[in-house]
Amino acid sequence: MTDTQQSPTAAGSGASATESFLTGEMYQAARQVPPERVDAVVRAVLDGVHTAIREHKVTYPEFQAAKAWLIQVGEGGEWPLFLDVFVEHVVEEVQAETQQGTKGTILGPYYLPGQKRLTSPATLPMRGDEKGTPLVFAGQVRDHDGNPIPGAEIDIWQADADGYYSGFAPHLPEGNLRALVVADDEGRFEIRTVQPAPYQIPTDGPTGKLIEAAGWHPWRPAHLHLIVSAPGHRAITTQLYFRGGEWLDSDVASAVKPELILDPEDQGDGTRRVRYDFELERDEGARAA
Ligand code: MBD
Ligand code: FE
Repeated sequence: MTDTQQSPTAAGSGASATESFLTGEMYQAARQVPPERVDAVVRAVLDGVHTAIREHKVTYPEFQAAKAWLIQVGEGGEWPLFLDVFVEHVVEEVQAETQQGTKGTILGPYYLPGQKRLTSPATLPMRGDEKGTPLVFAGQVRDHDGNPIPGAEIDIWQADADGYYSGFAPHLPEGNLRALVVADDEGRFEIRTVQPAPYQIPTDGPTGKLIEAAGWHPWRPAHLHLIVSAPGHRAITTQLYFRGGEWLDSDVASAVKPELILDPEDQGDGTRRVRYDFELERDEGARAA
């Protein structure tokens, strides 16, 4: 965290994340959930809550504390943050049961569609004095048979070297370290950026307060977010991490997979370079999005 810039508040980034979720296509495109699914799933969730209360002999003061906390999560706009940190990984795990190719992982609360479209080789939009170790991230998008996929798109977003995301931290320029990079005719891409820092859940909001009250830690390991897509193929939402980075073994969002850890090499000039290839599955109408 820098001391010369204003730090984003939990309420500020929470409000932005809530607004972005409610207006985003992921939610708008969600179909009506049939009553039998609502019945089965909500009943199971409530059963789980009832069981926890019985097993732990939850008291009235504890129940009222939980109620106050739930109200605060909504007021602070932290439902996207809380749910993506503590719940989304299991939804992704279930989806992954029917997904081949490159491993996916959670989307998280900080995706913003409609970023600047750049052609590979590309440099992510960044400030003139953007801090952090320069990183070149290159690779190829191929199908299951190893055929290059021309014109694949890499939607990429990341935190900066202080762990903040543009669009959610008011001191950062809009679109900073975000872009949609179009790969070449052979599905190859090369993206210049800087290494992100680990992400810390804001300690001044309800999610941070819960983490503190439970004695957990609020950290995610440093990561790049990606949605890799191509016509006729199933898009993959994933994240890439860095070998040797802190919090890889204890990600608060439980979203690290061993296949998703990069090992960039020093180029001798202060730049690090890494290659990572993506394998997309043919779209068999498996996903409506
Ligand atoms: C993040 O940067 C993130 O990727 C997730 C999943 C949750 C909180 C912050
Ligand atoms: Fe993230």
